[in-house]
Amino acid sequence: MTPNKPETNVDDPARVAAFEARIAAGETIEPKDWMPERYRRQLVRMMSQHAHSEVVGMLPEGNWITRAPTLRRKMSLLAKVQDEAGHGLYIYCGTETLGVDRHELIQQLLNGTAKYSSIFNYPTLSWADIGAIGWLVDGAAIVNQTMLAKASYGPYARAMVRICKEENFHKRQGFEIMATLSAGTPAQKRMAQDALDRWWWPSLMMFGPHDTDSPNSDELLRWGVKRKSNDELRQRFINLTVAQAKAIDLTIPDPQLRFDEASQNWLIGPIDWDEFWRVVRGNGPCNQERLAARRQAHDDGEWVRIAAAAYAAKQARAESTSEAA
Ligand code: FAQ
Repeated sequence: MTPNKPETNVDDPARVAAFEARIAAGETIEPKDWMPERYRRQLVRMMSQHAHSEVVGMLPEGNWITRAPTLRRKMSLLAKVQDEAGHGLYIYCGTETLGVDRHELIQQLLNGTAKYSSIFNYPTLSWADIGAIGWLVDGAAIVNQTMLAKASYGPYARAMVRICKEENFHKRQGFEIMATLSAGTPAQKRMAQDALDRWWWPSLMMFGPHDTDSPNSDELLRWGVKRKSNDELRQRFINLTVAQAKAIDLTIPDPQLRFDEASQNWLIGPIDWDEFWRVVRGNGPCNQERLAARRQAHDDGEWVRIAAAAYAAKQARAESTSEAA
């Protein structure tokens, strides 16, 4: 692999124009292709935040593996959490094609200077929360990532194709949990409604600030990394999810929710952006707990990294000995 080298990557206007013409023609940009330094940095920013989100996203659900109510639910949840780890790894690999070392990115996560999705800073208080995460959080991720599967950067787009397939299974298992609880005893139904009440608004925040307050969107849309804006994707998710909530007899916790005939959209009340920024800036209900758990997991895994490096060195020695023979 010959990743882009920032120091030689001078953004002269003719090259930028040729690059933008390729994007306009629908071409995919590959790791060895020339790209503006700003494009590279935007991708590293977005992809590393995405990879961190997948990895931190294992924590709220991982807490429930031992408490899943049946063996079938336990197996599904175990597989889902394992998938999220895999997604993080694909995307970290993708960032390495842009010339960054994943250890550097992981250090940024561990020292608290990197962002990851706000949604994973909320607590999972009941089993229904596992249903709500699969249905809403993976549901929102699918809406967002189906578009990213058409992103202009090849390695990221290709990772999204596989990830979306797995997220579909995640969403279904979550929706099934919610449907089962909603059709269960009154206490189970209350549990499902309570989970929807707590996860609805944070799920809408996953799509990021309104377009008017999104400093990165214009550039990302121009360069074909994003294909739809934050608000367009959020609206698509709302339209899909309102119908699904009705189908399982749950109520979206928004007294202002109404169907707009003219646009054929479900319109919502105001999102609490103060809450969003509080969580993004590290002051959500579980930010500290999540980072502490990640740091602990990283420390606990040190022996595995040492063993893997020793094994790789041993393999390399064996290969060089057999080549010499
Ligand atoms: N949380 O200018 P924009 C998943 C930040 S994966 C935290 O609009 P952009 C699977 C943003 O970084 C979930 N920060 O930014 C799963 C920027 O800060 P910066 C993750 C947020 O990049 C399920 C600032 O606000 N998915 O769920 C958030 O154009 C279950 C201004 O915002 C991805 O990462 C937020 N919600 O648009 C796993 C998808 N929103 O960097 C486990 C890829 C915004 O300038 C269990 N990412 N910010 O300091 C994207 O599509 C985009 O990056 C957006 C944000 C849409 C998230």
